[in-house]
Amino acid sequence: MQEKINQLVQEAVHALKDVKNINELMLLKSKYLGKKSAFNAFMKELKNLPNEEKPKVGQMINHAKNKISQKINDVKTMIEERKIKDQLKKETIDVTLPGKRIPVGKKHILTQTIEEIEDIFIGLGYQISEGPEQEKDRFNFEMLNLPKDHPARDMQDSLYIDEESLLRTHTSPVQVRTLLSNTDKKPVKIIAPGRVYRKDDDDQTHSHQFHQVEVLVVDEKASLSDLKGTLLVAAQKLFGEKRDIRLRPSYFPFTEPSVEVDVSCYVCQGKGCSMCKQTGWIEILGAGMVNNNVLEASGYDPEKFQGFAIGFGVERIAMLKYGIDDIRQLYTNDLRFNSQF
Ligand code: 2NL
Repeated sequence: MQEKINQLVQEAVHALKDVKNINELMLLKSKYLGKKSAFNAFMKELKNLPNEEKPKVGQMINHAKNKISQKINDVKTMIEERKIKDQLKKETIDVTLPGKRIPVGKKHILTQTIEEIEDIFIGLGYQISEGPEQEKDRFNFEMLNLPKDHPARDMQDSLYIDEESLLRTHTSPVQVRTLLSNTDKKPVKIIAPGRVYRKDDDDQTHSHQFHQVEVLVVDEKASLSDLKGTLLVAAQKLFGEKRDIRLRPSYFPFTEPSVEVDVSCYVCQGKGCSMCKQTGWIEILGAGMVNNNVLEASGYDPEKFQGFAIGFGVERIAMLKYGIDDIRQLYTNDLRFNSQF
């Protein structure tokens, strides 16, 4: 019996050497120490032994079982340690590897330009107003001193939705709505940025949809010299501190008098070059004193109030500032173009 037990212990120790994982280990544990194991069979045979041998053989069996149990625990610890080591090795971070570049998005150049213009006017104490892109003929034209037979109201020039509604052709209706909703007839100092639509064929310099920022001040004493000062500050912030401006007479139905505004050429400092067609000046926007008919239509007494308005084309400003030669590049969303700004 003693020989059998020793043999079994040796067999178990040998088998344990080849164990690769916890599963195999548990199978061996059950084989040598479980209910159906050879040791259990020995225990059952104890009762058939002579009394004086029982304690000795019992002790031997227990000793052998403890030895195997101890070995199993050792192997278990080893397997677990190996597993953790392997895992640590697998999960090691090589800090010397080059990082993965995560592409970072940015605002479109038109958005950047709109926000730059907004910031300039916020700095001058203006508030930002917004309104719908689908407008009533009344707000888009009638209230702005554009009578029924005005050519701009022709289907050829505007995108009508039905008899009364169209896609706004400028952001002026936002200003009209602000003046109308201001029931106390308090002074107004706002800018209206947004998308506008014209029935144009798209080419290098035209687009059927583009962006405008309009500026409106209505107050008791807002004057043409206030307009000139505002224009000079805006032009210098946009095109550089050294710029000068020039006003030329012009015509808009909603302003009287009306002016076209030029900025001194930022390429040749006004000396004359291909950028400014040898004139030293570049046309940037239109402006004027709010027409009395517009003030009256929105409930402001022209005897008491006056004001000025400015209209920018955002695309034109961005194209001038960044040397973009085709307006369509602003809409095609080619990353090679967009990511330059
Ligand atoms: C241009 C010229 C302009 C206005 C827009 C305006 C708005 C109201 C009253 C009076 Cl509510 N005027 N807007 C005035 C003058 C010029 O835009 O060339 N824009 C691209």
